Amino acid sequence: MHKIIVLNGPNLNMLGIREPGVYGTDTLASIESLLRAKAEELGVQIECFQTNHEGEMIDRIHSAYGQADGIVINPGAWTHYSYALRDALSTVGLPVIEVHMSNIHKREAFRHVSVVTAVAVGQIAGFGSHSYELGLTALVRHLQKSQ
Ligand code: CA2
Repeated sequence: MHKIIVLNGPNLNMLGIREPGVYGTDTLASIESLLRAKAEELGVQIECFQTNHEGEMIDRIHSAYGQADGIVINPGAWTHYSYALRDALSTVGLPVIEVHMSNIHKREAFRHVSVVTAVAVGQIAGFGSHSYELGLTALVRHLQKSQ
């Protein structure tokens, strides 16, 4: 059974609590519970992790090496500038799907750039909390195709 790590970066613990106009009313806990149900339906195992600390995220990515088959990540604002995060993802060499709740390409100019996409299989943005389910489904399909 494939094992997938679902990672969330800074401030995403505040989902559903602040700024519902931009990010919706679903909390991170409710998104993770939907993802667990989706994972069961897809026949994969998932583990979810959120942190506001870049070094902790990098440590979690390193520990996925040899332990997991792929990563779904919403890197939050790190998306736009963290070469350290990008290097960590690239170093472990696992397939990565980058997800965003908002459509970063129609927001402020600084959000149009992702330093992560180049080391990802692909990016999903703009579907609210459904972006995560799309990301998980895309990763599972990718893993099944490359078996
Ligand atoms: O659209 C996304 O999923 C983002 O990754 C969310 C990040 C943002 O910096 C990216 O540009 C796009 C921000 C996450 C902040 O989450 C909050 C949630 C509730 C209230 C305030 C912030």
